[in-house]
Amino acid sequence: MIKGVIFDLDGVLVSTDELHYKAWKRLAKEIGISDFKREDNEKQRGVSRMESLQIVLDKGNKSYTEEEKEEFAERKNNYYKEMLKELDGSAVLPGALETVKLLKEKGIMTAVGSASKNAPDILEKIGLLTYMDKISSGLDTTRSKPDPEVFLVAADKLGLPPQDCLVIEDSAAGVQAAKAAGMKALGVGPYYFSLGADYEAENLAVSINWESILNEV
Ligand code: G16
Ligand code: MG
Repeated sequence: MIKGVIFDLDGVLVSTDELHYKAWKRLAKEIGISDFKREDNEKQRGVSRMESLQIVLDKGNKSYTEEEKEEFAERKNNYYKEMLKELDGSAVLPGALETVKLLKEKGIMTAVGSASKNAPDILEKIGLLTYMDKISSGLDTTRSKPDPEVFLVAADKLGLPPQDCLVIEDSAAGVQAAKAAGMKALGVGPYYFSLGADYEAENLAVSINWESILNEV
């Protein structure tokens, strides 16, 4: 039986990829990389900050010291945080708030499992922080999805064994991470693109058979 649901943040509860894209694009321009595009940003989904930076730097042909890389990542994060100031409840993805409320009414524990170090701040801004029992973020982890670390930390914080947890994810790496953690996964996204999850839904606004998902052993 499922006793806890762990939500991925970006792409499941909120969409911040456009803001990440703008911030990386600005940094890329400043350091002389002019062809950083939306396709490159797609590869940054769910990927840690330093690995995302590497995707940007791979578009150029210069090598940098660790110190320079740290400065680039911090500069991008400052641009990103500046844009996060505008974020509010209108950024919550369709069906996300209703799903969290429904699960809480059913007595299910809720957590967030996100690579983002800004996760607590984002949840607060979009009004979802109070609905989450625990948060596992880039502040608690060192390894990126598909490594299961972020979800195992979430289950541990909830005090639940992995098999009692369901992960909701929008990325293939995230679904792999959930499976590697020994958890069930619900993949959200367009039907033409299967994530290989146990259950799939186009988004959280469609009708989902929660009774059967939560009670399956
Ligand atoms: C999110 C985004 C990634 C970003 C990562 C780290 O992952 O999808 O693009 O690189 O967080 O973000 P930050 O720089 O804020 O620490 P997730 O796991 O929420 O989908
Ligand atoms: Mg995601």
